[in-house]
Amino acid sequence: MTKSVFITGATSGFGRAAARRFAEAGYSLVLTGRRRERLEELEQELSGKVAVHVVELDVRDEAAVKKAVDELPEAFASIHVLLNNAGLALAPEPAQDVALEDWHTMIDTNVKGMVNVTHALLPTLIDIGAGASIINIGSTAGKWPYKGSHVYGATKAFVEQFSYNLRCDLHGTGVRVTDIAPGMAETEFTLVRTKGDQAASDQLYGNTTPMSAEDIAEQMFYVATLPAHLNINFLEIQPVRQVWAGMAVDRD
Ligand code: NDP
Ligand code: 8X3
Repeated sequence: MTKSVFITGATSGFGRAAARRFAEAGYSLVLTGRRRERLEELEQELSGKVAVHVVELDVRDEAAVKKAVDELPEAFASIHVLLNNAGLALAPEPAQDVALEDWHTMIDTNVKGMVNVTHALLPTLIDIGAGASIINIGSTAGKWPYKGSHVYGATKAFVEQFSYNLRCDLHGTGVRVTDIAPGMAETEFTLVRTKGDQAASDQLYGNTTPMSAEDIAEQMFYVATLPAHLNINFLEIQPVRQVWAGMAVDRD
């Protein structure tokens, strides 16, 4: 049976680029996200090449996630790769100015959404065994603190530790687990984080060379298609023109 990849957040950015990359290699695609029209556009684009199954899905909805997995058509049941990519940052302002709801949304999506999908697909991935991969999208923000990262960075630290711990539990099953932690990449990420401020997004990515969604999709594909006896635990990747923030000093 053709290998399938299950992608969360396939309507934009890394997830959409990954759909195209895996389609190039002949994988069947299970594409999920909340924006149905985007899913349908991608289905139309790629279904001439490979089999495509789209599911309008909010990863925060535990019951809907379980239903989507339980109702996977037979032709898509052979999930070799789970790309836990859906996620977002909100509220770039300091913690003390943030609406609590925005923190909850990040935790519900980046943490609970990821575990919802992982939990639902674990039996399938374990059935596949050797060569199956879970790829969780973390972030440099999960390791390196900066102002305005507060709960976002903390959710990505969760992604890293969850990935390592999951790997321990899956030891012996053949299923691999990787945290890919990108730095700055130009997608709709900043537009979402700023609630639609295109100028802020243009400014962040302007006059420098950010990574592209395709750069990250290539890493996802690389990790998923390594020989079955290899596991990359953590893959941190940045544009050459980005480094860490310096120490900050409060002065009189
Ligand atoms: P985009 O905003 O371009 O894409 C985010 C994707 O996540 C969309 O497809 C969106 O789909 C989906 N998504 C968001 N919330 C939900 C939800 N509740 N249920 C289902 N899908 C959801 O950003 P990126 O491609 O950049 O982000 C992808 C991942 O990469 C995120 O986890 C992000 O944190 C991470 N990341 C991004 C970096 C960057 O610089 N761009 C760097 C490091 C990590 P829809 O709205 O249709 O539901
Ligand atoms: C996104 C990377 O540097 O914008 O996860 O926090 S950064």
